[in-house]
Amino acid sequence: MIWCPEYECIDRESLEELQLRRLQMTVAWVYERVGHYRERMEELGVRPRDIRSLDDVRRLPFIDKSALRDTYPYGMFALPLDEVVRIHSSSGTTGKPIVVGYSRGDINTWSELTARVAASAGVKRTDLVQMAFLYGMFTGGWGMHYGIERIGATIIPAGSGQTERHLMMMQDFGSTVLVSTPSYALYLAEQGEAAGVDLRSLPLRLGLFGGEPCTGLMRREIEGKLGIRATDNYGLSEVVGPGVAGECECACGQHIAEDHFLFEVIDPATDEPVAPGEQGELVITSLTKEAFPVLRYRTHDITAIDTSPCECGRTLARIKSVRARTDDMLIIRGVNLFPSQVEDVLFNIEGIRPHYLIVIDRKKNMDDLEVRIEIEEDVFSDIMANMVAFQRSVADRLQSVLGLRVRVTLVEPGTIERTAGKSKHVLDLRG
Ligand code: DLL
Repeated sequence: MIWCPEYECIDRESLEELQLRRLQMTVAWVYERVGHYRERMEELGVRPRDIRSLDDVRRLPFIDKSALRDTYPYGMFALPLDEVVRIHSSSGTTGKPIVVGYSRGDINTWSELTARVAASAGVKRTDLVQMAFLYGMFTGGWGMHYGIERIGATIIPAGSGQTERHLMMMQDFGSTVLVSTPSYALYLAEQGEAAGVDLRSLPLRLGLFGGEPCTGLMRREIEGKLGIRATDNYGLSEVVGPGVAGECECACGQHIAEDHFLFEVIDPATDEPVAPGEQGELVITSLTKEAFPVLRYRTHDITAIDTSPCECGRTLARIKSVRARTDDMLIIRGVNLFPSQVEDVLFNIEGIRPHYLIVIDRKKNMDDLEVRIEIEEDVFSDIMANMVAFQRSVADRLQSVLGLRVRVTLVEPGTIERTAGKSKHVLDLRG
């Protein structure tokens, strides 16, 4: 179902006119109301009236997390607190979190956007949707909740954690849709298996996964073990939360809510736009937000935009699933390494499970790179005799792709820590 055909199937010319109008309004709005934007625009000698075409967005300043940290907690708000009806914050792992606010209008728009994401994934009025995102400061739970309610589906607001209860509800309530991080879906599948529940025979048919990268192997494993179709959706707290982009039933990228956000993809080294369709850092400008608009927010997420027509009928462009961030690049013995490169090698080897941990330490003044990998139970016992050979072959494959010597440790299924939220794949002990 296309939730909002008027905008999701809009022709490009009308879309660009709408985007320009909304961009001009947003720029004027923040120039008047947010000191940080006004100062940065004045430094660059740009005024709201200078924005005459969509390309003029490039005249505006970039912002990133540091601007939001420096103005903590409310310095980037464009409305006074008495017009803000909700606050969320991002899970800052270090230092203060990023605080974002929503007006009543923003909550309404956000619900429309997550309703689009849910509908394009295939959620229907008749569905029973089990929510396993955290309700709280994380935008995942509340964001998707309102969209699903708007569609008219029945929501079970179970929240994250309490895996046994989730499994019980899936069986007793007959949930048809699961909303969670892909890591948690995998964990539910594992726990279900351990408890002897035949998850494939349950009414569950669809999964809406987001909040972290979902690799091909994770998707295959979730689909196989839960007997469902898995879909990916993308968003970030600073921009709105979930609702920014979501996959349709054609599964060929995630449609962007281009009527509400302007997307640029830039080369993070030069800050210049990449060629159409090329990969780079995603930069987002909000076009309709009132309380917490963002101009050229550098997401650090790496993706590419696909403007080719989609069979679903939506005309909105799509992004490729986000697999890596510019800031998750590790430098080990002078070599650049993205965790997604490790995944790409591992997940093409038979018998390896979608759980791994990269551990970096400093030994005798040298960086030491260890990759801990879970392998399938049957493979584990089969290869006891050949353990060393298997280990070496994985290490060789990693070394040939990464250009780095790697210590591979094979661990039993279930050894690597599981989470109800987003999983961590890197433990950097170098301090
Ligand atoms: O994770 C918002 C969200 C919740 C999106 C639920 C979708 C579903 P943050 O906690 O601020 O917000 O984290 C945002 O998570 O910059 C990406 O690096 C990553 N991320 C989010 N969704 C995806 C995805 C929410 N589908 C950060 N694929 C973003 C890959 C994702 N990475």
